[in-house]
Amino acid sequence: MAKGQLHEPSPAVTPEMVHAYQRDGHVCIRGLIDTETVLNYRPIIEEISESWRYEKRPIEERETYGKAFLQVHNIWQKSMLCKEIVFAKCFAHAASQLLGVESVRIYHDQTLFKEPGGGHTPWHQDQTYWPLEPGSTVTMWLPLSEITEEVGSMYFVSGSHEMGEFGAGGISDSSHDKIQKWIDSNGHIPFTHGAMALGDATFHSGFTLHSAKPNPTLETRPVLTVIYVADGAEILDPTPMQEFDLKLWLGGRQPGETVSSEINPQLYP
Ligand SMILES: O=C(O)CCC(=O)C(=O)O
Repeated sequence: MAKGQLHEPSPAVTPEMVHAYQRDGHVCIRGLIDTETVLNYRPIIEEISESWRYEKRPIEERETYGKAFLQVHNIWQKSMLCKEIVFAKCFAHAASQLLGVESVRIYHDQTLFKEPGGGHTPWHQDQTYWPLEPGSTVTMWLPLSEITEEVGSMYFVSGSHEMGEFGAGGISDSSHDKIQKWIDSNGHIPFTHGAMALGDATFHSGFTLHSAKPNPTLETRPVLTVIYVADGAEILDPTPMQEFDLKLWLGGRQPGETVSSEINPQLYP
């Protein structure tokens, strides 16, 4: 795909995928963009992630969440090239189709780099942190290198997006244990889309239960995520855990208002 096509809807998004996402709360869109495009942007994303990294402790000294990945937020505000890929219409179009809405905004982006020897990503729900209407968010998870079977992509509990808040708390050993016990006692079998090629992306809904395995390899697993919110979604009264996000990612908008600040621009159409 030439660079210009990053800003056009991708033919890879089909009605079957939209149906699968709405039924399961997750989907993998293979070939959303081409390999070359990912490779073009990878160096700048890696550079920004490294230069803005705030976690300096050696991995052995970190708690479970800190071992799961290095995280840098809103790279679109840190580099024009990063803004170009994060704001790509091809991704935002996919998000709008999956959410079943005409228009989406960005909530925020983040890079999630699971280091060599990085630990598992504990079971959690993203929307525990977000004071936003249920069903109004979708996260794109775009690997910046091939995901082999050995590293693996995320695990999801299909259908869990319909449950709303699980009540497991923030991402931690405790959320992992509570959700894992619930999965075992209810006979759920977590689903993974497995290995992923460059240009493939998964999308999951705000309340979908998800986790990821450790990285046993000598290579970092670099991922870019972009969180989209339906245009017109209302900001809810925050729980204590959501106060931080209300202050940071909504540009001063308040509960009862819609997501509409200048740091949440409309990305599609
Ligand atoms: O990349 C990971 O290991 C976890 C990603 C995740 O939890 C998310 O994108 O919501």
